[in-house]
Amino acid sequence: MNAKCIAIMAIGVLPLATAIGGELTSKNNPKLAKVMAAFPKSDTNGDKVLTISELRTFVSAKMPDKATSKTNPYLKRLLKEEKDADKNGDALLTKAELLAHLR
Ligand SMILES: [Ca+2]
Ligand SMILES: [Ca+2]
Repeated sequence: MNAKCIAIMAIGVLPLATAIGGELTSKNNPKLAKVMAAFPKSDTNGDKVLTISELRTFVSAKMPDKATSKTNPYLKRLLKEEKDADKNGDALLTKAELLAHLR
């Protein structure tokens, strides 16, 4: 299952957005809007709208490869909100797992 989700904490709403057929952005997803408010630079093309692919690019570039929910507060919070993001079920969320979750 799963969806494309986002970020840092944005995940749960995605399957819904995907089902409706719209692209998930900060305009239609409150979690993405929150992420954009916290990380304005995640809007890489500066159009004031954060898309999933922008978030993915941002996470990929800015988050240390070794970041996990143990060391990164955002991953920690995300793991709590989106247990599905922990693909291998070891109760640790890694950057790789987040990126896979955002796909
Ligand atoms: Ca944008
Ligand atoms: Ca894991």
